Amino acid sequence: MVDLFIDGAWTAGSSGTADVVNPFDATVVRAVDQAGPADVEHAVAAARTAFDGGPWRTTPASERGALLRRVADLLIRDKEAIAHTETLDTGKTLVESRVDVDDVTAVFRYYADLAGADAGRVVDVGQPHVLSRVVREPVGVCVLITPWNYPLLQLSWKLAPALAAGNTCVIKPSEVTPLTSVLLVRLLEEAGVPRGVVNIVLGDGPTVGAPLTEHPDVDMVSFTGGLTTGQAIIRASAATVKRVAVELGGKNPNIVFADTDFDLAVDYALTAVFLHSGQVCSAGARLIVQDEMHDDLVAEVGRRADRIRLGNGLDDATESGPLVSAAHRTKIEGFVASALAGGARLVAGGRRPEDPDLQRGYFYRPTVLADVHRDMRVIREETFGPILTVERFADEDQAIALGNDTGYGLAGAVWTADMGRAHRVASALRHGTVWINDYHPYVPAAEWGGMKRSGNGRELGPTGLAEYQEHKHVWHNTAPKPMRWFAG
Ligand code: TXE
Repeated sequence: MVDLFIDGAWTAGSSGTADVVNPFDATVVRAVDQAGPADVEHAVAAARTAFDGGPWRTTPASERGALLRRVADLLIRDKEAIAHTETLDTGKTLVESRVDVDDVTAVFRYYADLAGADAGRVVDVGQPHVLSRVVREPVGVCVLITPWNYPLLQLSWKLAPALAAGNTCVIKPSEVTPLTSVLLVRLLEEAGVPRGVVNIVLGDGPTVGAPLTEHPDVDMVSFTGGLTTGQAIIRASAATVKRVAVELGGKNPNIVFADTDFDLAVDYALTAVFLHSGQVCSAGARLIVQDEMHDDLVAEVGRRADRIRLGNGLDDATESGPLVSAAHRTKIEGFVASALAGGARLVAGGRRPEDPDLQRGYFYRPTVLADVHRDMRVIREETFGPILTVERFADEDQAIALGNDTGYGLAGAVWTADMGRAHRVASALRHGTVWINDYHPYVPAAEWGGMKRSGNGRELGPTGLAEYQEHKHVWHNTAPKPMRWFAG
């Protein structure tokens, strides 16, 4: 089996293979082909030719939608196999992987429906002999670069709208978790995607990602990943003035007022941050609690965190899997060490598990830190791991100030029984998504994305389609008369 798909053919690539590792036990799942510079050139050329020569971009949008719907049907058919692979690759539980495949199916269906929904608009310019219309056209060749935490899901948020709009694509998944992206491309092939419209190249950032973002024949880059990589991509795109959409993670506040039901507050505080071991861009990593509830909530969240069952994602009893890699665990350990050195109080975790069955994998116990302050790295930077910090506030103004005291602006939540206050706080928070008395839900029809350093652009919803479209104004003067602007 070969893993690169370029110009409608599967190919081995020119840079050998790299092992994909199961984070549960550090065993090799399998070796995957790696792209070299020639493959990157080939993939961009294929996407360019397929875009410029058509027929994809001029195919009726309803037919593009039909292809997306066939992909959704194939996802349902292969759900178990894909979810199993996602768990082997990322370490997340099978339950989470199944939810991911369901969500991906819903995203393909959503954009299948939206593909032909906007037929442009006619603008009344006040001159009956002028027909003025605004049409939407695809941007061109889109490079889609995805991260390792939600490999399949993040790809669907980019690929489904890009294809619905009539673009051609070069996919560059994370080198850490590329397996399900390859499976998805196989489904696209089976669904009948035309040659060159979808291409996938595997490899690391410097070898494969960077040349794609600099390539003069690429019109757009959509990226989800870390802040520093996102900044590098924005810089790299400047020379050729590409359209760039980036989602760069978050440092998300979960604000709990004292009038919240205690058990709900505990339950959702845990889910907000420890889902997928905290490796979620919207993880509620900063629990911000009103004074009256603070001590009790810290104690109970700590007690419950200590009981979270770590294990193999394929095992039904497992509640939380490992971190994605040894390097990422080392980074998490550094965050905890520096917080403790700065005076934070360890309430739970702060160590690797002792269970002998978990020693080969990249496990780290869910960790709760209290008595933290704003200058600590663990408060300022995205940890992307199972670390919950707890801060306290006295009143609404202070809660808002703390919730906005971050360079990021992706997501946050407010918990209260007072709905007036809930909506005041939701309005005041500078985050792209705000949940009231909930955490984590999203739907394909509602936009997702960041303010401030969490990024620009939006995925999902109608805006998620517009990101992949140009708006062209066509002015038709049906009865031109001499203008005589220049007298001579
Ligand atoms: O991500 P990178 P990393 C955050 C999280 C994590 C940190 C680093 O805090 O700890 O980022 O993770 C490709 N040009 N998020 O280093 O490097 C790379 O190959 C083009 C938040 O794993 O950003 C991969 O496909 N591409 C996040 C993708 O970028 C380049 C999800 C993401 O990798 C490149 C993941 C380059 N110069 C991490 N360098 C979120 N927003 O949810 C790398 N890549």
